[in-house]
Amino acid sequence: MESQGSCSVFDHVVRAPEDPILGVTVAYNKDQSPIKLNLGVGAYRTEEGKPLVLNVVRQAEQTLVNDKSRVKEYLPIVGLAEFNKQSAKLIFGSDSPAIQENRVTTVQCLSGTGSLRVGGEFLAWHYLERTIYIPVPTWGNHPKVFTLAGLSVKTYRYYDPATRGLDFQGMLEDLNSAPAGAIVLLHACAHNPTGVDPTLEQWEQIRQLIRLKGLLPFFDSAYQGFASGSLDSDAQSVRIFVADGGECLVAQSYAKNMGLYGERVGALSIVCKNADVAGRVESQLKLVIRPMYSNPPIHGASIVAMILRDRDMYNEWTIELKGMADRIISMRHQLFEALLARGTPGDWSHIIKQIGMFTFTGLNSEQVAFMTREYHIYMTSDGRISMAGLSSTTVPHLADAIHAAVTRVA
Ligand code: PGU
Repeated sequence: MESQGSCSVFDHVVRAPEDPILGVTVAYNKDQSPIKLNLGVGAYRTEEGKPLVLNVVRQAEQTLVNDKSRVKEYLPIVGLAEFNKQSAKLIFGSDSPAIQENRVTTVQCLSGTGSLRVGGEFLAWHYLERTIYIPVPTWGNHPKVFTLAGLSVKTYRYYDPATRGLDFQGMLEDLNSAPAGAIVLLHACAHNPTGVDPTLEQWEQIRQLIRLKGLLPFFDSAYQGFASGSLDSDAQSVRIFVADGGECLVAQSYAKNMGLYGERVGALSIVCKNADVAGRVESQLKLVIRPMYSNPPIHGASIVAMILRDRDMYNEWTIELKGMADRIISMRHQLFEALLARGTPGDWSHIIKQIGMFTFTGLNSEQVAFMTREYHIYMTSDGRISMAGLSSTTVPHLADAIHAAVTRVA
């Protein structure tokens, strides 16, 4: 039988481009240089440049392994009940009236992405205004997730390159002219890729406008605890919307704040007007999930549930989380100082003003390509740097590269 060279039924398939974010890691892995540096993907690294498994996660895993009563049965379609309960408390607050009134439904999903996708599909099936407004710029996967979920994607102004800050007026104008009922995707904190968040006063104005216009907020919370180091502070945006009694959706990810990237642990919560609606919504979420992946994986959710339920483990987690957030902030200061010391042209104060894992440098795609070619520094072509991938030893190399790019490439 001839197999080589014969026609494939897939001969018409064209090669797809690499993913704009995950493809950066693919390119990095191919680079043989000893000085190569991956600042593309938003994944935390230690001062030694190594991935980090939190101590509290190791401890939880050990306890799970030692507990012979634990089995590998299927979870329910909506996932682990304790995980869902604890996840809702984490984002809405332990004393949240919405939880007490049983008008929140929370379902375990495949990390943040899966939660967004399940929420998007639910809305495409059951919500009348099938348009979602996403900020410009936003995480590159957002438009794809929501389009494939069956929603039509539109944008609102968010970032002003001139000030390297929030285009607050533009945002309000665009939300104001959105059709009544439209869905609005909001980054709960540590906006990706810009690192620019509204102030609490601005959030309050956004809330008033969204409620006045009858828009439906859908929060993406992928970085709770990574913005300020405090889980409660980083949930404020979500909590002011829930406190007004209105409805909203929230996608949570434990990839970053518990370092559980590859375990794919997340949750979708839908806050409804009353318990009856919440129950019916949950019954329909099951119909979205069942044909998609049937039910979610057990291991990561068991780790999270244990850490969130146990007071000592929870406290240890908050300390380790704060440690990660503080290291990132210290990288911001070190990079800023290093550019000052080199006299790099331009104002770099946004490096210390921006929030969360990323700095949106303002470097253009030619400058990024130059830094990759000449300095083996890998980052997304929009000029985003993952500060979590930096360390004290690599800051000088990055500062040299930025200095060269700014002075030599227009
Ligand atoms: N939402 C936002 C705003 C994100 O930045 C990310 C991850 C996610 C959701 C999805 O995270 P999950 O892993 O599904 O929980 N963004 C990172 C990680 C790489 C990627 O693109 O998935 C990033 O570097 O932008």
